[in-house]
Amino acid sequence: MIPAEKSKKQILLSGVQPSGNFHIGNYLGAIKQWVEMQKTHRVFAMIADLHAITIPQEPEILYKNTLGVAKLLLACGLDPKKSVIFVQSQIPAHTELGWILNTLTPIGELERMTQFKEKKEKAGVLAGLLNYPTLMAADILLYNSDIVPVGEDQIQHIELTRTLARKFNARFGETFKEPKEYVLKETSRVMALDDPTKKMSKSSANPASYIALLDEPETIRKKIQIAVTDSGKEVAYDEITKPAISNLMRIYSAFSGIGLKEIEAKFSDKGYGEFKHDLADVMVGALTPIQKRYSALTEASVKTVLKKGQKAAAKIADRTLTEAKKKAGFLAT
Ligand code: ATP
Ligand code: LTN
Repeated sequence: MIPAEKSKKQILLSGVQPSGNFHIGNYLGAIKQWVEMQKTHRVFAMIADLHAITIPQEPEILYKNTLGVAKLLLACGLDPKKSVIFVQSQIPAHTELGWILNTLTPIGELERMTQFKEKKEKAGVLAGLLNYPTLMAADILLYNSDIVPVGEDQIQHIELTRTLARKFNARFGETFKEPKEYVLKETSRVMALDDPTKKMSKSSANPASYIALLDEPETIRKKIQIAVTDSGKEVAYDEITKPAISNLMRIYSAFSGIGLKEIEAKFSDKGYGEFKHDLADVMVGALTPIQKRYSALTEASVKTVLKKGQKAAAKIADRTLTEAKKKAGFLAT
């Protein structure tokens, strides 16, 4: 196995799709961790545009969203001096290794993936949607990633990545490192504001079900105000009997750093109304600086960052792919 870089730091890779409106679930479940872990890890932050097209995308919108997500990653605190921020489709090694991994993956394993089963209902059965996890495995394995921070919905794909790494290594010799998922329990599944049994999702038809990172303060306040609550009026944490309030409490905790018990104590003699009012304040306080940084970034500066990221990512990805192809018996020139 080739060490990805001279640095002794553990390698973190993760990805987000440039689709739709980024929401606080994406932020708390994934991006916030990447930003925090820049101190201790070598971070590869990837914009997964090839994954996004497994659901048909309008070209102009895909283009705009790709730049928009890059801008958001920077606004959320990813530092291009420390981390590699890049666009998946700009590194051909991803699709090439993805293809090789497809030839090691039984169709049955892909058909069993929860995300495939859920999404195929909406989109019709596209081959790209079925093969989505093998491309994701390639993303991860190319960089010898140690750790992959994701929301709960992606764990299954990382399990498959480990299986594929083992399979390839057993068949062709030690090549890939087996990665681990990193899932923060409290924020791995931020639930929809209109229905605490559903995951907060960009693709929801109801914008009031999520708080977008770029929502105006007034919109945030309104959405929190109309968010569903549970029967009773106590601000108490109970995932079974109070799923809606518990979801809002986890969001409060993640944005404020205050523990769930402390939140209960703080609102022990107050009702849902006051809690929601404070929650909106906490969120506006956390999101306003991100929004300010977002507005200050120019398209040209974002493109410069992505170009630098492409160069750094390609160097590592190409090296790993070359080694894998050599082991698998492909002719080198
Ligand atoms: P969505 O369902 O909102 O369309 P996605 O998972 O398809 O989201 P991505 O942009 O690729 O889209 O997700 C980026 C990251 O955000 C992933 O790690 C994913 O697990 C995480 N994530 C998405 N939704 C949530 C959520 N509701 N709670 C926690 N993490 C989430
Ligand atoms: N499938 C992920 C996005 C994604 C990813 C990755 C995450 C693509 N490649 C590699 C972690 C590692 C999603 O839809 N959230």
